Amino acid sequence: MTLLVVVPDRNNDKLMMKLQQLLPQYNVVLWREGIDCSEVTFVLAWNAPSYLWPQLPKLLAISSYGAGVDSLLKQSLPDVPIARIVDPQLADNMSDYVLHAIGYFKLRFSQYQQHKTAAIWKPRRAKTGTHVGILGLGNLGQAVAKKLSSVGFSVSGWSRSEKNIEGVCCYAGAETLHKMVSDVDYLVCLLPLTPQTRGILNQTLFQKMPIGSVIVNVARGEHLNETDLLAALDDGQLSGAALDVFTTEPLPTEHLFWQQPNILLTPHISAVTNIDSACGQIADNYLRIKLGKTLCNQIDQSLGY
Ligand code: NDP
Ligand code: OXD
Repeated sequence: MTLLVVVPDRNNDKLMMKLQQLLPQYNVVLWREGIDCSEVTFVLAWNAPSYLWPQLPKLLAISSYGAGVDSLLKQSLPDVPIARIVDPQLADNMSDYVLHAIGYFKLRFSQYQQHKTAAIWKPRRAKTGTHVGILGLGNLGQAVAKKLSSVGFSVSGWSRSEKNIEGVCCYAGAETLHKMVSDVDYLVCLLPLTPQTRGILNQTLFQKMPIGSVIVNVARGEHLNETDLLAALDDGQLSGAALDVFTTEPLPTEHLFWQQPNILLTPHISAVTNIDSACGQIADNYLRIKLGKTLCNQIDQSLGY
């Protein structure tokens, strides 16, 4: 019953130590090229190589080492259940990020950053708009909605199924999307990446939003049509964008986004998996599978999230 950790290209010392502490009598192994995988029953994966999956004859379950599962589901996986990380700490971090990203544009810090390079002293009042739309009302979207609403923003949200969330004006289903975005000042994307949501932040959507609104993409780079964003910033349809995720990561040095003054750009850090809280969930799921129970936070593979 081996738990195989496949989180390449980073230092996994703390992760391995923590998992081994939580599962002292079990075999927790760090993946490397050429390792024997014949006894592996559970894989913890983030950016695992696709050639790994056919080498696991005894695999019973997979856990993503993040909240998203899109990169896993792109691969040809064995037919086993998949879990993901659902963590209040992650949701807190995401809420803080979104609040500050909105504040950056609301308080015009974006303009003052540009003024600073030319020593321009030009005080202006903060923007007055306080309506935030959130695409995706799941674990993270709901936490962000609550945080924003608690500090006085007026919040609308959009999901696949109907929701009733106190203080949030809820919309559901594809046919309500354009109505939901029609009077937002800020639009936050917290959707999972699926065939239905890929490219959802595009010119058609931007044109339905008020002139001068701002987008915040903290979900996946492929939600955004990058060319459409540059055009919308250029012609003033949008006045800014906060982007934490990109189609290609790391963002290539020659990418036009680096030079855009009205793009706030961060390197996929809005909600980084917390080793301590994540390991508890992973160890728990490993034991659940060992006992023949269902996984906690199991995704619905037919929906893609
Ligand atoms: P959840 O699965 O909890 O929530 C997803 C939400 O999106 C649900 O409300 C769901 O609707 C809605 N949704 C899915 N498909 C559609 C659709 N076609 N139309 C309308 N609504 C839809 O995910 P999380 O909140 O935990 O995470 C969201 C995403 O955030 C992750 O998938 C990941 O990509 C990204 N992320 C980014 C991080 C970062 O550091 N930048 C960190 C962590 C996550 P319903 O409720 O009806 O099912
Ligand atoms: C995640 C992420 O999905 O970090 O957890 O993007």
